[in-house]
Amino acid sequence: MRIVLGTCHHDCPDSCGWQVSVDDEGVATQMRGNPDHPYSQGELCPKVNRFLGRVYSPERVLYPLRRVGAKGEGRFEQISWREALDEIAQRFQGIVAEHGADAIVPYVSAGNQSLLAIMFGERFWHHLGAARVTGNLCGAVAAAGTVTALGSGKGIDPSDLQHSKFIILWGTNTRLTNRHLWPFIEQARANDAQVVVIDPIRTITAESADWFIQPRPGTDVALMLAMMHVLVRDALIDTDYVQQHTEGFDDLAAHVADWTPQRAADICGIDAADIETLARRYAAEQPAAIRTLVGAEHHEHGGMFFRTLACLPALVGAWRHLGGGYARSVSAWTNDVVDVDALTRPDLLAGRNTRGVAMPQLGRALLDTEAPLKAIVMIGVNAMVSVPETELVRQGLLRDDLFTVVHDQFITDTAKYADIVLPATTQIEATDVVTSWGSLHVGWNDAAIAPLGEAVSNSELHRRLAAAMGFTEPALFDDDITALRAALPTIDFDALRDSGVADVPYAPNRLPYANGGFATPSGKVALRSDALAALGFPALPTYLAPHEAPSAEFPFALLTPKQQTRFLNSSYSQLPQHGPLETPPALEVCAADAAALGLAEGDMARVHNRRAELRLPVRITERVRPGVVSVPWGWWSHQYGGADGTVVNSLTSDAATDWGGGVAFWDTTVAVARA
Ligand SMILES: Nc1nc2c(c(=O)[nH]1)N[C@H]1C(S)=C(S)[C@@H](COP(=O)(O)OP(=O)(O)OC[C@H]3O[C@@H](n4cnc5c(=O)[nH]c(N)nc54)[C@H](O)[C@@H]3O)O[C@H]1N2
Ligand SMILES: Nc1nc2c(c(=O)[nH]1)N[C@H]1C(S)=C(S)[C@@H](COP(=O)(O)OP(=O)(O)OC[C@H]3O[C@@H](n4cnc5c(=O)[nH]c(N)nc54)[C@H](O)[C@@H]3O)O[C@H]1N2
Ligand code: SF4
Ligand SMILES: [Mo]
Repeated sequence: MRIVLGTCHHDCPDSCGWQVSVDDEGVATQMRGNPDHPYSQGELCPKVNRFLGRVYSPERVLYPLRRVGAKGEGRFEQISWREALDEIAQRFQGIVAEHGADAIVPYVSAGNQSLLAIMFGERFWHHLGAARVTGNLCGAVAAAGTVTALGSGKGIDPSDLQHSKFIILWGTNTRLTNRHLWPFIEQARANDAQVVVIDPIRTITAESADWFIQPRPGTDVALMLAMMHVLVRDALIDTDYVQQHTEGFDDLAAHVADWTPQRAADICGIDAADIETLARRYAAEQPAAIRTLVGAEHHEHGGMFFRTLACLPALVGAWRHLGGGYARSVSAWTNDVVDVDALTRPDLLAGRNTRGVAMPQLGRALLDTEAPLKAIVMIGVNAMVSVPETELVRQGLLRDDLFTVVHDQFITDTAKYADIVLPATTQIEATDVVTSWGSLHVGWNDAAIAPLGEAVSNSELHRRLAAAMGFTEPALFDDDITALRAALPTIDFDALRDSGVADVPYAPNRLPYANGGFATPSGKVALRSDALAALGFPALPTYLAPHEAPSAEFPFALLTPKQQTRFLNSSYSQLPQHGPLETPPALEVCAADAAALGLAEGDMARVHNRRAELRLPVRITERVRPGVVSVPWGWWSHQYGGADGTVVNSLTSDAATDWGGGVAFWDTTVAVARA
């Protein structure tokens, strides 16, 4: 019996440390949280507590497969790696000769967010000269908005919320999506801190808050501007801090003069008195922290949300105090210890300027007839569940002349459309390093067991592709340890391997901006951003309504968030210890709207817009307000009971965000009727 240390690979901020017990036959018999991990402290979660059920699932893909049925049917025959690689190389070489290498696109998401899993493969794609994906389904907008105000993504260490007195969880569902932060928040509450949740849905986090504010979706910027109005009007500004460490304050003050609480209240659908109270308490109850993560970026004006939010702490001088400021992803700190170029080797592009494919608009890219993509390789992504306007994605994947390769652990809704499916290892079958976006740590992950069947890790996949293509560039064949050492030049690699975790350096005294020093060109918070104005955006924080807003034809705003404690994105609904133990998907609607629609609990509703329709049972709930309906995301097509390939994202908008290259999933409108 051996105990092997590892780190969770999921696209989750917590990056928990784990211990795998392996018996003498090399079988993993138990997996539990590593009690010595400084952040997760021995706890995993309801998803990963059952991870061995995933590893040893009879549904695992363990051998290369070739499609025998029609695309989407999901019928495959087993083939050898040799046959699979020969076929891929032959198809790629034909495409390169006829259409150029950038008719091939690698479509890689964070199904495994470990360093090698997500980045080593770029060496191969760079060398090939393939198309490159731009933008992202997740995080890019929140990062870009934050950078506009602060000059970098660096905020405070979220674990310092333990020292806060006033905590605003703004558009983040901490107890579900970031559960290991919750104990730090509870610690603050034990010292009389108050927790406010601002969310259009009464989430499980909202249920646990001291105060819950429920604006209409996409209206938060109006609320922020009205808070600024109250701060200026009532002289609650930290004038010293503002004078020294911000630029554009006078312009901002003039700009918010007509943003009265009543004006914002009408837009947000909340009480003006609540806005007054929120602003006053935010100024008075220091240290005050704003915690946000990703969710609120999924709006057309998502960049503006994060840019405006990141301006607030400077106005009240919250950055001065331990436990005060703005806490989002810690990736910008972690990036200081990762040499991304050493890992991805952009020099292998040799100066070529390859075609970009916008990640969120995959369907449109696949259906583009001007310069058609001829092959797509999907790695760590279940696009048929996760990408908006899914029917367009499906139409694209049905194209006869598109060669599709999927590398995954299961026959997902996406893999059903593949010409070749290749078997992927799980995290306990491969060695890697995981950087965290939720805590200031880097986690080691040792392969605990040998790969099952003929599964290979993402890095091994790309070494095999390189060999099959006849490439000889040595960097394409680096072994995992060599590549990891190069990627982490300042980390004591052997200590990391021994202890399973390394610290990421943080700010002196744990106060990143007590004395200013922002990463903008002026070193100050850009309350007014001339750089943004030069790109055609408003120089000052500005409330804008989305193009797709509730109308007479489609009167409801549809939210489709993560909701199940046993799911991580699209990854678990099909497994017996996960999907069947959750409440099946339903349409959540408030009692007043249900009555007006003549719908009772359990009735079947038809939810539709110009993109698609779903039929779902009605659940009457106080979680949503009038005019807003919600359907949980993460289930697969057959679980929504829709037509083949229809999921909740078949309804969602693929409109681009203002900046950051994200997508407005949550500016979707629908009509609801009795089915
Ligand atoms: N409506 C709606 N849509 C959304 C969202 C939402 O909230 N609502 N959230 C968005 C967000 S934030 C995100 S991040 C995306 C996530 O969407 P996806 O990236 O599709 O989600 P995951 O389920 O994390 O991972 C995808 C796949 O990676 C596979 N995988 C795991 N480990 C490995 C590995 O080591 N190698 C390989 N090759 N595959 C592996 C899993 O089996 C899984 O099928 O969805 C987005 N879509
Ligand atoms: N259990 C579990 N944990 C997860 C995941 C999972 O699938 N399951 N996924 C992981 C991933 S990939 C990510 S990106 C993170 C995301 O972590 P979070 O950002 O915390 O989560 P989301 O649910 O995407 O969005 C948070 C909240 O934003 C709200 N929201 C939507 N529109 C608005 C708005 O206009 N204003 C405001 N104020 N709020 C709004 C939604 O109602 C939702 O409750 O979670 C990670 N952790
Ligand atoms: S999914 Fe998140 S909470 Fe669960 S074990 Fe992995 S990192 Fe921890
Ligand atoms: Mo995400």
